[in-house]
Amino acid sequence: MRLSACAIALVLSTLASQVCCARSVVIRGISKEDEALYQPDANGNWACLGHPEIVLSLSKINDDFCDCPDGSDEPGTSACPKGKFYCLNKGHIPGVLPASRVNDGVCDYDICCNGSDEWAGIVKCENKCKEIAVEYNKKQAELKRIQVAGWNARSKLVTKAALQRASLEKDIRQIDAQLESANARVTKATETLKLAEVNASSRVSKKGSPVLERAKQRIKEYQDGVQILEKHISKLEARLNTAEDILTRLKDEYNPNYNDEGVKSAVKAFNEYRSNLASEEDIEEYFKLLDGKDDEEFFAEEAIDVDPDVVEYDSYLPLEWRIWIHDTKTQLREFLITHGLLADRSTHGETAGVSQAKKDLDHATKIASDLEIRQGNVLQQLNTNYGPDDVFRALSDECISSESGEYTYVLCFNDKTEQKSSKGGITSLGGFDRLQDDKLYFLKGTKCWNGPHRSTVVEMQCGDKNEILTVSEPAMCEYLFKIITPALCVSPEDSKQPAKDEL
Ligand code: MAN
Repeated sequence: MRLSACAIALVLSTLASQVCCARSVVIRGISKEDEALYQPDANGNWACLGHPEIVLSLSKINDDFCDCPDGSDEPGTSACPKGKFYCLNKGHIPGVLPASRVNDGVCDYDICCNGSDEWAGIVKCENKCKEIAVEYNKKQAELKRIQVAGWNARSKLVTKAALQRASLEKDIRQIDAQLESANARVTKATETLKLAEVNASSRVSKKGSPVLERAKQRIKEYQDGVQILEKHISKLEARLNTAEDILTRLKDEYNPNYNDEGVKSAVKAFNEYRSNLASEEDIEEYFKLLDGKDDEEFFAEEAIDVDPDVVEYDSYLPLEWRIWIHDTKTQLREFLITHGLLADRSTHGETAGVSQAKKDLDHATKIASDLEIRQGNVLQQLNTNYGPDDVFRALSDECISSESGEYTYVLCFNDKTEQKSSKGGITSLGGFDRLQDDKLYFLKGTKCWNGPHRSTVVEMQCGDKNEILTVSEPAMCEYLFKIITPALCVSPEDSKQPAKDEL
């Protein structure tokens, strides 16, 4: 350890001061307030500040040899690694320098504007506190101006953000109400469609199938023909009866004693005719059969075999049952269609009522789903973290840019970051992801060649306007924007006051 002439001088001066004025020790490198900590005890000893068990003679202070592990015995030299040198900096703000920089041949004006850190004379450090303080105070005044302007600008942003939030909340109330009635319309349209489908299937039942209708018509024609034949037969029967009466009289009243061959053969033929009458009874039986048959009854019975759909059993059931039956039939039909067991004829032969009900339902469903999408977007907007007082919400439509070499970098708050090449083309550096710890994060930009998707971190500090200060690319395709924005300003009352001009 070197012991400079000046250090020796310091020790001597310390000792001298002990001799002459035991109660007012002046020790290099400590503040006036800390002087009390360096008072000797009754025996002229002193204990390390952080280690009271280590008791030293006062002469060991600033003797350029480190005795205290916390460096408290060497505040004015560079002997202790942990030592701290206090600069009074009269006229400016006091500073505390790491002891290692004491007497290192460098004027540490950033901390010791009075040059007191270089007391050994290795280098001459003039006291520059006056001019440094002027400069510092100028900067502080500018900072203060920025703080005030930034805070005022921020207040405007907060007002704007509150209006935006209120407008979104109004939107969500309206959408909620609209969605409620839209959903009610969907429910109603669904019921209307079901009813229309149920009615349509009932109508099919009443009408029957086209084939059956044609069969009915044809049978009716046959029945009409049979009726005409029946009338004709009746007339012929009447004439036959008359002829039979005549012949019966002839048979009963002719005189067999007259040898009239014509009459004899007529009576013989009539007797033969009478003996053949049994076959006519069959025909009568047939007509009897037809007469007793009811057509509607006949077709109803037939219909059961033709198609269960045409049976009108459901028209006797309560509406809910009819709907249930319809739904069950629909589900079964869908199942059969899905499994290829039934041809899909759902769109064929649809009634106008069903088509209209379907259109109405589609329309109502579209309105409801559009509203749901809008509701989702507005809710997402409302629930996004835009920082204290919602302040960043007000910057949503704000973009700022900065040129750097070949590129112009663009930041659109809450939206995206971009890299525009002067040769043309825009590369996305990310979409807005979040605000976290006073930083904005933009992710999933254009994929980097053979690398990750581009992303951006935006570091912010208070400013009186929105401005990009620097853009860098610390790692390939990972961008760092440093910006100022009023959004990050705090109330001037809450922030530290600049140093007072003590000159
Ligand atoms: C472009 C720019 C650069 C990026 C490279 C990666 O040149 O987007 O910022 O580093 O692509 O290939």
